[in-house]
Parts: sequence; C-alpha cells; structure tokens
Amino acid sequence: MTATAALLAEALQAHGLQLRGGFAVQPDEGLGAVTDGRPVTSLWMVGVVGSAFWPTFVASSFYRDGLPDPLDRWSQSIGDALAQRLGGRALYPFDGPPYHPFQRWADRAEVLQPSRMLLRIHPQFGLWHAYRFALALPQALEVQDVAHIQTSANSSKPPGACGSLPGTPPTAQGVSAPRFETGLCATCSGQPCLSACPVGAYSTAGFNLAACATHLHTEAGQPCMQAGCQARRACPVGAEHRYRPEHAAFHMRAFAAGRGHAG
Ligand code: B12
Ligand code: SF4
Ligand code: SF4
Repeated sequence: MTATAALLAEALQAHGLQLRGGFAVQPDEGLGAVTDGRPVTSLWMVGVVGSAFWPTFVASSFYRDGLPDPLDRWSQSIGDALAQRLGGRALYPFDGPPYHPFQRWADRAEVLQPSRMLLRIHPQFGLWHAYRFALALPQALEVQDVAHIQTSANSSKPPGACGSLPGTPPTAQGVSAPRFETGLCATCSGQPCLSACPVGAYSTAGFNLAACATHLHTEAGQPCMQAGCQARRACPVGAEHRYRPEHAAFHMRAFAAGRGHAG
C-alpha cells in the first residue's frame, strides 16, 4: 500500500468512515489542478457503510450545535483537513446543482451495480452505503492501493441472497458498471423492494418522488420516517448493514424537509 492510501485509511477509520476505492483521473476529465498547480491525477472515494460512523458523528459538536446540515458540515471538516494534509481538494456530493457525478465516480472506484432502487448496490453492503466526499489528489494511484482497498472491503462473506455479482475488480484505471440486466437485481427473487413501498413509489419505471414525499408527511408515513424507507429495508442484500433506526430517521427527516438526503 502506498503512503497516501495508508494515511487515508487510518485517518478515516478514526471517524468511522471508509476509503471506498479510487481511480486514476485523465487530464480531459475537467478536475483541474490542486492549489500548487499540479494536475489532479487520482480521485479517492470516501463514504459510509452501515451505521459505523454514526456514534462518532453523534459525539461531534456538529450534531449538537443546532445549526443546519450537521452531517454535511461534519464531512466538510474531515474532507477539507485531509485534502489540506495531502495537498489536494475535497469534492462533496451535496455541492450543487450542478452536482459532481458521485455515482459514476463510485462505479469506477469499486464493484457496484445500478439497482431497482436507483441507488448503487454493493455485493456485500447492499443498499446501505453512501458517499461523504471525494479527494482529488496530485498523487498517482497505484494498482496495489486498489487491490488493498478491495481486499479490505470484501473481507467478510458476500451475501449471495439475490444472486452473484458479475463485476470485475477495479484496476487503477477503474471499471465500468456491470450491466443492470445481468446483475443482483436481475436475479433477485421477487424483487421485494418494488412491492414494499406503501404508495408504490418504486417501480420498474423509476422513483416517484412526489408520491414518497407526500406520504412522509402523513400519519401513515411515520414508519418510514422512524425506521427508514421500507422499500430499501426490504432488500435482502447486505441486510446486516441496514442503518440503525436513529440513523435512518436522521436521513428521513432531512429528506422530508427537503434539506439534503445524505445517506
Ligand atoms: C439529486 C439527488 C437525489 C434526487 C434525485 C436522484 C436521481 N436518481 O436522480 C432525490 C431527491 C430524489 C434523491 C433521493 C435519494 N438519494 Co440522492 N442524490 C442526489 C445527488 C445529490 C445528485 C444526483 C445527480 O444529479 N448527480 C449528477 C449526475 C451527473 O451524477 P451521476 O453520478 O451520473 O448520477 C446519476 C446517474 O448515476 C443516474 N443513475 C442512478 N442510477 C442509475 C441507474 C441506471 C440504470 C442509469 C442509466 C442511471 C442511473 O442518476 C444520477 C442522477 O441523475 C446525489 C449526489 C451526487 N452528487 O451524485 C445523491 C445520491 C445519488 N443520493 C443518494 C441517496 C442515498 C438518496 C436517498 C436514498 C436518500 C434518502 N435517505 O432518502 C434517496 C433515494 C432516491 C432514489 N432512489 O434515487 C446517494 C446514493 C448512494 C448510493 N448507494 O448509490 C447519493 C450518491 C448521495 C451520497 N451522499 O452518497 N437523490
Ligand atoms: S430487493 Fe432485489 S431487486 Fe430490489 S434492490 Fe435489492 S437486490 Fe435489487
Ligand atoms: S420512504 Fe416510504 S414512501 Fe418513500 S419510497 Fe421509501 S417506502 Fe416508499
């Protein structure tokens, strides 16, 4: 593992965050230079898996200070400090519109697929993962870093409940997403996410945001508000990584209030 990857992995662990992967950036991708003028040559994705970060975040001043968007501000404090330490720039999923293409970047950084829920599905973590920031760095990404990150992320047994993942492991150049028609969702028995929403917000046609948002403000929507999206919870892949109720409720409150939806 290179010094950059080792430093990142250790620093993130202290916050309950995970180095999710990285990929080499081409000069024509518009990511520009870092502050001292060197070109950005690698992008490193940082995110959450399950509720691992929740206790650290809840213990932080950001959670308690009563100001808006505590999770975004917590993420910024960590991302900006790391970027400064490594001579790079931190990029955030909530900066926009226009937004940085985090899902497309994630596809290049680790083995993911699009899902019926439109979220990216991971063979081990299922739908229970999200991104907090990306670091655009002048340091080159080595194949050994990618191999190390992937080995760490896949150290426990994959679920296999909804089929196996046909993706290939990323290289330092990244991978394109495996085909949706042949992935975990295509082989999922009964596709329970599509029938679990009480107002049918998810279908093969996509996500009906208005139906969901309206429901969340009714009495009948309180189970979603308190325990998280029932459609997402119905997915059997990575079920052991489902968010804790208090963590899920935090995201649902932000989502229903139209104030971000960080996870
Ligand atoms: C706007 C936005 C929304 C909008 C619209 C989402 C949409 N699909 O269009 C709304 C408010 C509905 C929304 C809701 C949620 N979102 Co949202 N959202 C975003 C945000 C901020 C910007 C998306 C965007 O426009 N990107 C710009 C384009 C250029 O980037 P992109 O990588 O190409 O992304 C697009 C494609 O990947 C495409 N896409 C996604 N899946 C598929 C599948 C196929 C087959 C194809 C062809 C395309 C496609 O949709 C993306 C947007 O157009 C992203 C963060 C980010 N910066 O990307 C989070 C993000 C996508 N959301 C996220 C989450 C977790 C949610 C919620 C679950 C939050 C919650 N707790 O309720 C819900 C679930 C709704 C859903 N099923 O999509 C996560 C997804 C993580 C993951 N595992 O994939 C992200 C990445 C934020 C994060 N911090 O990690 N979201
Ligand atoms: S329940 Fe099945 S179809 Fe739905 S997201 Fe999970 S694996 Fe895909
Ligand atoms: S949060 Fe509730 S209403 Fe919204 S999509 Fe999920 S299950 Fe449906």
